[in-house]
Amino acid sequence: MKPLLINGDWVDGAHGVENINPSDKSDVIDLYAQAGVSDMQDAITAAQDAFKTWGFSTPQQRHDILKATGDEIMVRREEIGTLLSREEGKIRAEGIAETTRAAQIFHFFAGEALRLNGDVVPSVRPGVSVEITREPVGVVGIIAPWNFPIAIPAWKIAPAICYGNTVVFKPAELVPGCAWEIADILHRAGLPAGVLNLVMGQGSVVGQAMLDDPRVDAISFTGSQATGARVADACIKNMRKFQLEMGGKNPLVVLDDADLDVALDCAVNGAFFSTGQRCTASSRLVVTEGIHNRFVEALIDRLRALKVDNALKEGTDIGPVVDATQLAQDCDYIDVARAQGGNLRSGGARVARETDGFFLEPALITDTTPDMRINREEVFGPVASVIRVREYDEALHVANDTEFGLSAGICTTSLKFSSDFKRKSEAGMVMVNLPTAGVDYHVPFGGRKKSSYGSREQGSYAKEFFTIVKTAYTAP
Ligand code: UN1
Repeated sequence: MKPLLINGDWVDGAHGVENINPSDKSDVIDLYAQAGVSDMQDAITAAQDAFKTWGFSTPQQRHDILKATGDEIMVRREEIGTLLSREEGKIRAEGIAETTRAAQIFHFFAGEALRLNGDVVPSVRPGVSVEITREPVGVVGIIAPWNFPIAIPAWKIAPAICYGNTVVFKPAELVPGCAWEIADILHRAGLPAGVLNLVMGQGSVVGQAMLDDPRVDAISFTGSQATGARVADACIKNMRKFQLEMGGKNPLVVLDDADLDVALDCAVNGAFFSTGQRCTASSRLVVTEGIHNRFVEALIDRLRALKVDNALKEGTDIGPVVDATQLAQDCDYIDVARAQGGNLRSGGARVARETDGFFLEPALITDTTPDMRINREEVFGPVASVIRVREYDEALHVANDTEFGLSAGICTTSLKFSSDFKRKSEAGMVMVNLPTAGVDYHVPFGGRKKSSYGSREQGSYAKEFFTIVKTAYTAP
C-alpha cells in the first residue's frame, strides 16, 4: 500500500483503496492509503510547525529542491507518464507530455525562487523610506482535480514551495498515483519534514476537514463549480485567501475565411484530445454559415478516423472516459442534446475493446442553439456541439453567451476579426488559430465569470496568490 506523507513520515491510513485503470478495469495499479480527519489535522499541524523555519529558508535552498524535483521528473517522464495514462486514461503520448510539462513547471519555479524582489519607495514624509516586500502566506491547502494528475499539482505545489509556504495536498481520489510520485520525489530531494504533506482520501472527509480548519491560511482549488462554491464559503468564513479554477464551456469560433485544415486541427484537438476531459476543451463549435457544411462534413471524416482504445496501446488517439460516473454523465448529456433537438451526427456510442474500459466514441452534435443545455453546462467528455451563426458579430455574441469564461478560440485569416475577438472575448485566455486547450507553462492561466475566482495561476503571476505583501516604513 502506498502511504500518506505527514510531517516527513510515511504513514498508513485507516485503510487503502484500489487505483483502477479506466482502460482496463481488471488492472489494479496499487492500493493507496486513505486518510481520516485526524490525519488531515496532523498534516496541518506539521505544516504549521514547518512554516516557522521554511518561511525563512533561503531562495537557494528552495531553488535546489525544486530544481532536483524537476530533474527527476524529467528523467522519469516516460515511466511517470505511463503511470499517468494508466490511472487517468489519456493516451501515453499525452501522459508523457503532461509529465514533461510538470518537470518544466518545477524548473520554472526553481528560477523564480531566485528572482523574488520588492520595491523601495521614497516616503511622502521627509527622511522616511518605504519597503514593499513579499512574504509567504503560510499553510496552503491544495485541492487538485483528476484530469491533469501531475501538471495541476505541479503548478500549485511548485509556486507554494518556491515562495516559502508549506503545503497540505489533497489529490483527486481517482488519481493518487502521480500525486504520490511528486510527494516521494520532493521528499527525497531534501524537502524538510512537514513542508509538503500528502493527504489522500475522500473529499467529503479530508477535503472537508481541510476547509473547516482555521489554521489553513490559503486554499488553491481546481475542480467543479459546485465544490468550488463550497470551498469559497468555507474560506470566507475563515477569512482566508483562496483561488478557484472551475469549469468551462469554451467556444471555438470558425469563420468563413478560416483555413479549413487549421480549423479542423483546432476542433479535433481542442474538443476531443485527452478524451475532452479538460476545462479548456472546445465544447462549443460556433461556425459561420459559409463554411458550416464543409467544416462539419470534414470534421466527421476526421472523427471517424480516430482510434478509441486502451490509453497504453500504440496507435490509440482517444483513451477511455475516466470512470463509470463520468461516462454516465457524458451519455446523459448526449441524450439531453438529442431530446432538445440536437442532431447526433457522429459517435456518441459506448464501444467494447479488447480490455474492459470506459470507451466512448467522440460525439458531434449539430444543429444546436445557444439556449440548449448542451451549450450551457459543462459535459467534461468527448462531446462537442455545433452552433451555426450568420457572421462574425453573431459568432462573438454566441461565444460570450455563457456563464463561463475560461478559454475561447477563433479560426480566421482576418487580422480585423482576430484583433476584435481578442479584445471583446469575455474569456481569460484567447487563442487565435490554436486549440482552446493546451497552454504554456510560464504565463498566467485562468478565466473570468464563473470559471475562476481570485488571482491567476502559473508563470510569475502565481506570486500574487502565494505571497502576501508587506509595507515597511523606516525613519532614520
Ligand atoms: C491545458 O489545457 O493545457 O482542468 C490545461 C483543466 C485545466 C487545465 C488545462 N485546469 O482542464
